[in-house]
Amino acid sequence: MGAAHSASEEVRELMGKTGFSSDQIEQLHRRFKQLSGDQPTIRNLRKGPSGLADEINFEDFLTIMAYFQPIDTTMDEDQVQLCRREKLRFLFHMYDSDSDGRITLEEYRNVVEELLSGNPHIEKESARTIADGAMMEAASVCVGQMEPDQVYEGITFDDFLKIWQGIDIETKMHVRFLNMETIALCH
Ligand SMILES: [Ca+2]
Repeated sequence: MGAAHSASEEVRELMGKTGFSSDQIEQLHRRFKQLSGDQPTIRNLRKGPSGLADEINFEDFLTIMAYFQPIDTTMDEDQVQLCRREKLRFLFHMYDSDSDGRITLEEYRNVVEELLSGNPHIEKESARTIADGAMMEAASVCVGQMEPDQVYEGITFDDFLKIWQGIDIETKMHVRFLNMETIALCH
């Protein structure tokens, strides 16, 4: 955030945009600083020529977090499903860095490696193992028994919906952004 004298105005504006309280914004800002290494942006969250930002500032970060707040309990079942689908689409695009509609193993590895890169206790090799394991699981959920010479080309959005069926996205996304060191336990 900017200079101290404009901070409260800035915070008020962010509260209006995201629906977070000032306490929550303060807490998220601490987390953001931790993730970014005290820089104004978190870099290389997404890669590739897709036109998506390859760095996010604090406001982008809040917007993403706001997107993954728990679902409003007053919504009916159809609205909940729609909302869930939108969230998953958002998540899918984060992984599908070249926007060709398929998350390849390489793209999946990149995301996992980047998410884990802030954690000095996790080797690059483990990130790769986590990504490869998750990809194999995806293939078995979506294709079933594969022939020995069959190649799973990547996760489509329909596959992605199948994989996330029954998983509480809100909880998982909070884990991902706020407490990344536990990500290894989630895959
Ligand atoms: Ca892709």
